[in-house]
Amino acid sequence: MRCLKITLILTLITISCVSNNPLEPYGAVPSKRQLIWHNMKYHAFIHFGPNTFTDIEWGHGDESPDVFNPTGLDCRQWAKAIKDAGMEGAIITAKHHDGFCLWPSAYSTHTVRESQWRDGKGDVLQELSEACREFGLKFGIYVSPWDRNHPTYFTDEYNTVFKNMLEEVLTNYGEVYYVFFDGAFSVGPDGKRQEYDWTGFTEVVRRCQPNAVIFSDAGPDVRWIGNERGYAAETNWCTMKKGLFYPGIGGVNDQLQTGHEDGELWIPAEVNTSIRPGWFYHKQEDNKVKSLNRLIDNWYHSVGMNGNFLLNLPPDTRGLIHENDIKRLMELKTYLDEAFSLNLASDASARATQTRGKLFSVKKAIDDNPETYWATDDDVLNASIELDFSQPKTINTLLIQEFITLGQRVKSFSIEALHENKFVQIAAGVTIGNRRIVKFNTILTQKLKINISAKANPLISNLEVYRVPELYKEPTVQNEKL
Ligand code: FUL
Repeated sequence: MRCLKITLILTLITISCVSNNPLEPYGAVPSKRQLIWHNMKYHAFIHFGPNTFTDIEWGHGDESPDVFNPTGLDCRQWAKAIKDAGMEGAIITAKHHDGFCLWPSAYSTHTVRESQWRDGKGDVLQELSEACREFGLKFGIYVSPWDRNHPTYFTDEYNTVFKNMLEEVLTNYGEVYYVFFDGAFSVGPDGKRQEYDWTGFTEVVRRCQPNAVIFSDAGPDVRWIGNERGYAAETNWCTMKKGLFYPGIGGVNDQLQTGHEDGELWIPAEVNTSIRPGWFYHKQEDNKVKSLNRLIDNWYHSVGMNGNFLLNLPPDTRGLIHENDIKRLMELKTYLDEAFSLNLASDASARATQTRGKLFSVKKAIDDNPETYWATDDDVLNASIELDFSQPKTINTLLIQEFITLGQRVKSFSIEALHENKFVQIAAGVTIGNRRIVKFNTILTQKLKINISAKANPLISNLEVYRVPELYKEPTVQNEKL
């Protein structure tokens, strides 16, 4: 009875401490649909359409629909490869700039229905969405607002056509997790650009697929990283300032790379690139599939730099993902499985220079539960965590995550390792955000110290430490301008 009373009193004290010390969000925070996207890492882009057969990247929209004729289309082969590679979803070019619809749209005459493929009775979206469901993948749609075929393009009527098309692809194929609006455009003969009804486009997506994130150069849910080579920058804020960027702005911009530190909008970055030089399949690129090192580098510079990795796998003229691409994908999977198999932080002991109380103890950063986190008091913006492995371990990689549900707070960090009884700095960085993977030279050490400086009290939900295979060397291409 006495024990019960004491427990009750202690519980009440804990509850009152917690409620007296609630954590407030800081700045812009992610929506539920954005959090679902943040919880992914890696997904597939599928560029497929007339360009696959005409061997060009941007079709003019005047190609005969009959050019689209895959001899052995098998979306299950795509889905299996994507699943085996460890990806979580697939986003297909339902309509690229040539206007050709991979589904029999009622609002176009440039579709699979007009092609000779399956006597005009085929529907690629149907087949891929079914294959995705079968293999446990999410299904997403790329739709190009720019349309080089549709007779109404450059008129206001086109906005209605596009919204109707959107409604078709978003209601006929089950759940859609992602809508990718491409920013490329052309100007009309009079020098004018099509005025897109972005508000209307967004309204259709929200109404038909409330959980889907919308990507464009500048959101509203996910932004472009500003290059197509698959590299996020060292500084990568999930926030963007209002009014500076808008969907369809087009072009490369360094601010898309970094985001804005004090942005009022939460618009995190997607890092996209193709496994080959082109977005569409070209036979002459069969031997130009990116090297394993390059893909590993892209992975660290996307998943490891507060973004997600959207890797394009263009099906060939058979309608299959080419064996060379699959081989490389699986090499990457093998590398990642090996690299991240043994987390040395899970057996380490941890302490912090300051803690907000038991509920936010530093153990929450290594408990393998993304919903719990270490936090400091509101006024403590600089703090350190020390991990003690109890004996020297050989390591070269740290994975660190903020509890972004309450905002992105960390503005710089450094990592030190114990060397001959002294802590020596081995790496430093700027932003963390949802996920930051920091590689450093392989060292043998018993203790790691992570020093954090934040804009509001830091909330760290996860820390992992690895020794990844030395096989990976940063390719020289990384030094090109992003
Ligand atoms: C660009 C397009 O022009 C390319 O063809 C490709 O679709 C890429 C993902 O986006 O803007």
